[in-house]
Amino acid sequence: MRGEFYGSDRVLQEHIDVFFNEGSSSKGKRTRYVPRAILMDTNMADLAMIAQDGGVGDLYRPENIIGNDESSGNCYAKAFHTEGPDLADRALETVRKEVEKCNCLQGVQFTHSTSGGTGSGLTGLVLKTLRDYLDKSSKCIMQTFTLAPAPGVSDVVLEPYNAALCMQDLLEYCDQVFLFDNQAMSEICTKALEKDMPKMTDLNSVVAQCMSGITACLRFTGPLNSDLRKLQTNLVPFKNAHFLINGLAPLTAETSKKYRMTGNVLDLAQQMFSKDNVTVKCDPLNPGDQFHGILKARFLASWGSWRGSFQTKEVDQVLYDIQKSGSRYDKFFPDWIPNSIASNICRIPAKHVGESVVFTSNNTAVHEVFDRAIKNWDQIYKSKSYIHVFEQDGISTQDWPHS
Ligand SMILES: Nc1nc2c(ncn2[C@@H]2O[C@H](COP(=O)(O)OP(=O)(O)O)[C@@H](O)[C@H]2O)c(=O)[nH]1
Ligand SMILES: [Mg+2]
Repeated sequence: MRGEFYGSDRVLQEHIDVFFNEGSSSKGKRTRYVPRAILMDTNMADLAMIAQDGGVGDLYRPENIIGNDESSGNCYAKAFHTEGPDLADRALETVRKEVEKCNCLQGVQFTHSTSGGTGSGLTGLVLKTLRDYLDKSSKCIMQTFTLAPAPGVSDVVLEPYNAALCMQDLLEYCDQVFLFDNQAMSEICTKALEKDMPKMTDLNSVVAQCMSGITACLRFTGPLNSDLRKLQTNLVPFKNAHFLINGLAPLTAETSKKYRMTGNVLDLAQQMFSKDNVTVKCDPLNPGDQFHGILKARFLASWGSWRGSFQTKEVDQVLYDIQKSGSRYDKFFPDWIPNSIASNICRIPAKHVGESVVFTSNNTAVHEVFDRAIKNWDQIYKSKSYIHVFEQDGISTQDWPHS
């Protein structure tokens, strides 16, 4: 965790500069690699906790840790309008420096939540700031890994407002939004991985597994390659329809590993389509119900990121069989986008998980996430409660109906 590379496999080190800058390498010591990452918060104490962490603290460049002590008070408006601008300027300057060190900028990735004030407001502002700066010079892809509100109880009262305002920013300034929620990820940890009380770190590992799958092809060479722009072309058939869901496979508890053949393409494919393996609460195989006005779910476009020694032919055949007429999945693929599943294969299996797949899809079932957000908004907005908190920080009453 000190940013040093251990190992003898050249392949692992070949593209290390995709996510790391090379640091100093004093005589007799290993080269240090510094993550090309910026950590931001309106609560410096939280950032200090990371910086002082015995494990990862030493990894990050201190200049790339940007924060103040004002706190967003759980309010989007405070983070976006009051505390954010100064931080966003500092972030822009840091991003500029990092971008200048890249020889082929593909994109910028964000990880954030939408429930609190900082994750929603500060992310919205930084997205907007970067969009203004980057648009002029490049085809940079803005990718976010977004924690959406989970169904059921929430630990933030203002969540309905924060989430709705942030979703507006994600719609306007982003190219790809990968959705997650803590309930879906907790269920993955308890049901599939048999962890009794999943901790935040367990949930974050699920997010990390998705991020790792999606970027594997940038980091390692493989027989079927991809990059963020290919992902963009394939996954977003309509402008603005860029809210994506992820299915992970395999999700197998230690106790049942021995009953499962590793690296079986069909078995992995069956799992990655299952709603139990999706990292946000929605049903990608919802058959619909005309009587209750529930729409049938459809895969508009999808992408499988395979990791392991899979044969291209075998993967293609399984995906073809899934979409062909007569298959039980056929009805979830619209006829007007034929062959809508693209794939990439990376030879290096995922660390800890092994031969695996991350299945990203642009599925219409994602509307369930927005329906929940709208319902929660309507409920709290009806009484106009807490609106003054947002008005204090520059969101006027006229903006509300629009949001
Ligand atoms: N999965 C996951 N969720 C988190 C983590 N930290 C916070 N959350 C959730 O994110 C939401 C907002 O968190 P909070 O820190 O209050 O918001 P902030 O104002 O954006 O800093 C809450 O619903 C938390 O449960 C984390 O490390 N992992
Ligand atoms: Mg926080």
